[in-house]
Amino acid sequence: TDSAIRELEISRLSTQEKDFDTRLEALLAWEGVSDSAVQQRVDEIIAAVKARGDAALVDYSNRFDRMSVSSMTELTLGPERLREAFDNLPREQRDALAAAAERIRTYHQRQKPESWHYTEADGSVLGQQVTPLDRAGIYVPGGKAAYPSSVLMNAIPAHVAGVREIVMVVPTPDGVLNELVLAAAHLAGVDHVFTIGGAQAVAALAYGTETVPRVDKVVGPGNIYVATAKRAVFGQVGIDMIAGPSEILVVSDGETDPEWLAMDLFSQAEHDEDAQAMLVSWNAKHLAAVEAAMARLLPTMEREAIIRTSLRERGALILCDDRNEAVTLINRIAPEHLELSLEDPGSLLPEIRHAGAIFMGRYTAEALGDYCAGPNHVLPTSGTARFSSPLGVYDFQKRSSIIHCSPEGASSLGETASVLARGESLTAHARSAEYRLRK
Ligand code: HSO
Ligand code: ZN
Repeated sequence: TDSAIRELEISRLSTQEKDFDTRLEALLAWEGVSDSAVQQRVDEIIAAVKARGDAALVDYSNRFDRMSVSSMTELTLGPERLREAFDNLPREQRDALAAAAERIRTYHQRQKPESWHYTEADGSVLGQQVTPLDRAGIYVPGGKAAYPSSVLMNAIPAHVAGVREIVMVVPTPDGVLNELVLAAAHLAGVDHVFTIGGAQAVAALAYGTETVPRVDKVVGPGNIYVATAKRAVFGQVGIDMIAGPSEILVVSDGETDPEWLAMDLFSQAEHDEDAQAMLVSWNAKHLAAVEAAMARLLPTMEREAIIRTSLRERGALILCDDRNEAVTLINRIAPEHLELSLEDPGSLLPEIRHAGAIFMGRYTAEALGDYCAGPNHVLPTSGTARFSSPLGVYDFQKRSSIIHCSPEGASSLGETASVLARGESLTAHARSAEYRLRK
């Protein structure tokens, strides 16, 4: 009804308006983490964990997570405990989790890059050897942000990559464990779980303590303290991206059921107040129909308040001229999730240059990708799809260059190297190459 429609607060934009660019930029703007007070607290916590190891972790857990433990043993869960969590799940959840894990594994197995080499005419061999990291650390947030699906998405690529040891940290405020998270860890091949969180957990992973093994890379989402700590330990260890709020951009040709699209937009908006849900169409009547569906469905949503705030602050319904203009908008926004709710999404695909994940056609709800389609749901946010990619097997591997010279190869390369070395006045380089010239 009309009165319900008026209640929906969301930005309504048209590419025809004079101030379209300014309004769009304002909606897209997102400030990353940088808060000097937080920074200082995090630096102190990292210093304490470096200096006092386990004792600092025990203190912080008692203080911040209201635990009452006296040693890291009480904050450690072994593989048996993870298996038990899995075995004790209700049948339906166990099967769904296992089905999702299986599909995610199958997809990521395709990503495994091969080592390669080639042999030159003189017998020299050049190549690249791919090796997994020794240890990866996965941060899993506690409380309302703990997603078992994210445990699968972070740990399975590491496991497929061949990482030898996967360490997971998850805070348990008031000592409450999330059994689904533990069950997911079991399925994904996590080796150790420590029930610690915050900047102290990131520091423990980066520097190691008596109990927590030092890892080579820390991945996974977290609050501002976790993000700031990841920034701070970068260099000591590798990190994944620092994720911003979740986003979806839906492009519709006007033929998809408005209720389906309304719910697709809600599915991102319900993540948090800062999440961004946008719809683009060149069909004005359809935009109005989706808007009406949103207004009608909103009161039925369990997370109505979060969705309303997200739509009011960062949501948008955008009217554009045609398909071409939609493509321009997509590439400019570089969305984390792009839903192409079109009759023939394939025809648009070659023109899309920036998007974290592309959901093709009316049936491909983003939610399916969040849980079980197979591709990763850890994706570049806030326009970073311009230069980065979904989390994958390659994030848990590195490459070594291989050079194996034959005597002939060393001789011909030696001539070139010697000239360049003398040009740089590096005589030891030159002579090292010249020793190997064929007499
Ligand atoms: N859409 C989220 C992932 C997620 N959704 C987890 C549900 N659970 C970020 O891509
Ligand atoms: Zn989601």
